[in-house]
Amino acid sequence: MTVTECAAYLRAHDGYLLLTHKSPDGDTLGSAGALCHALRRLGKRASLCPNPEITERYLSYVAPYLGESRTGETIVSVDMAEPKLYPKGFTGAVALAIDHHPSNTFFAEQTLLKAEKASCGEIVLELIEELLGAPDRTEADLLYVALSTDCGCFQYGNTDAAAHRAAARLIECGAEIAPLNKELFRSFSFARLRLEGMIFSTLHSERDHQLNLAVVTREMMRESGATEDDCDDLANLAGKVAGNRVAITVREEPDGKAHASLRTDGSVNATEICALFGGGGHKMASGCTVDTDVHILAAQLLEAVNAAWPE
Ligand SMILES: [Mn+2]
Repeated sequence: MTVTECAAYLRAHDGYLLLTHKSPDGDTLGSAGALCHALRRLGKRASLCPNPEITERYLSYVAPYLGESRTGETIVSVDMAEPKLYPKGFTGAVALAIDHHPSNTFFAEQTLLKAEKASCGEIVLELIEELLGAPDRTEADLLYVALSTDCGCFQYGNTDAAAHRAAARLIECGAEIAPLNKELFRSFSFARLRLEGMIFSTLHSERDHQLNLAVVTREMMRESGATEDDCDDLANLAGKVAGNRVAITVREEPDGKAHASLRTDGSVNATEICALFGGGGHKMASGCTVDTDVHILAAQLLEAVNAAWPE
């Protein structure tokens, strides 16, 4: 459906239960929060379905909208590509999906899909403009959380002119971007910073810093006091080395298995390397889990990547 059709649908229904996806990120939470706030401004009953995986980082943004019920008259998913991503504990049928993933499986009765958008937040912005003229300050903040997190604070490859235009619109509508940027992109828990310190101090580098390896052990987790909440994006740390082309991160899982993530610039095929260890993924980002010691897997991956290195 189009944005106009979707807005008409939202006006015509009531009793909304909004679904955020499994391992919820800023886009699904910010988009659902803003949509919930806007629906309430329209006089509708709306709340977010409980999602037990919401982390400390995002909880305060969505707390005013979180309900206790996992059912509703009209169930709307936000930023969700397929039913596998339903939040834990939810079973049911989705009436309307609002999404930007090209991989959306059209699992809902109705779908508003704009696959060209960098974030789902931009679609919700258009919906709110259609429904209410403009987002209010609260919605503008929430939509900025959605947009800015999904494009890595306007640094990822999905950042386009439309993303910047949406951000400009949100600033005009009162989004307070300086404190939001600090909170979302420049603040880290003490435990996270200690953990990063340990990871960086044991970083291994080869091939004139083109190949970098980080190892994360359970002992580092214990010593730093880091929890799962502190482990976002650990796989990107090794790639921060100037000149990096291939970054390997091997992490000791709570059960003692070793999980590896491979990030490459495409010169080495990450899928092919990880397939050697029973894993998979994309050409530039893949992973595998092996029941072995982290240092052994790290050495094996270094050997495999070196063997596949383009001369
Ligand atoms: Mn998204």
